[in-house]
Amino acid sequence: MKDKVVWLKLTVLFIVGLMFVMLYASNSMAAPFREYPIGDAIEKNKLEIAAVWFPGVQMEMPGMPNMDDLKKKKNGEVIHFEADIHATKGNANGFGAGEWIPFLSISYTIEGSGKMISGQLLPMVAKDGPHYGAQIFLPYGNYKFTYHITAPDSKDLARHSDRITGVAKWWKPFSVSWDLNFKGAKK
Ligand SMILES: [Cu+2]
Repeated sequence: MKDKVVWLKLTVLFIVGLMFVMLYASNSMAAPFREYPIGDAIEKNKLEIAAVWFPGVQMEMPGMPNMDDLKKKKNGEVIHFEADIHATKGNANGFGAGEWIPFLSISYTIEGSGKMISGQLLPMVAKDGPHYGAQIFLPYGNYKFTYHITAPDSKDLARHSDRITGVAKWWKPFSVSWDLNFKGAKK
C-alpha cells in the first residue's frame, strides 16, 4: 500500500515536471515580438506622440490589404505602424497623465525613395492597449514619416465648456515628423 502511494506521488511529480518543460519549450520556440521605433517620442500640446513599426500582423479591419498579396512584393516588407498618443502631466483637455486620447483624426504621409505613400491611421486595439495604426507594404529605403493630427470633433467627443466643469479648447491641428532608414525586421 505504501509503495503504491509513493509511486502515485512520483507519477504526479513526473507529469507536473513534464508540463513545465513543455510550457518552457513552447515559450522559447515562439518568435519573439519586437517593436521598432520610427523615432523618439515627441511631446506637443501636453501629449506624448510615439511612432513605432513592426512586421504586419493578422487583423480584423475594413479595407485591410490582403497579407498574402502584400507578401508577394519584393524589396520591402509588410509593416504595421502606429501612433501611440497619450496625455502627459498637466493636460488641459481633461485627460490624466498616460491616458489614451480617443477620436483623433490622423493622416500620414511617408515620403522618400521616389515615393509618396499616404493614408489614414485608424483606431485599433491590441494587447498593449488602444492606438492608431495602419498596415502597408513599405519598400526598403529612407523615408520621412509625418503624422497630421486633428483633435476630436465635438460630434464624436463633446467638451464641457463652462467655467466650473469645463476643459480647455482643443489645440489646432499639427504635424510631427521623423526620419526612418527602413531596412526591415532584423531576422
Ligand atoms: Cu495596431
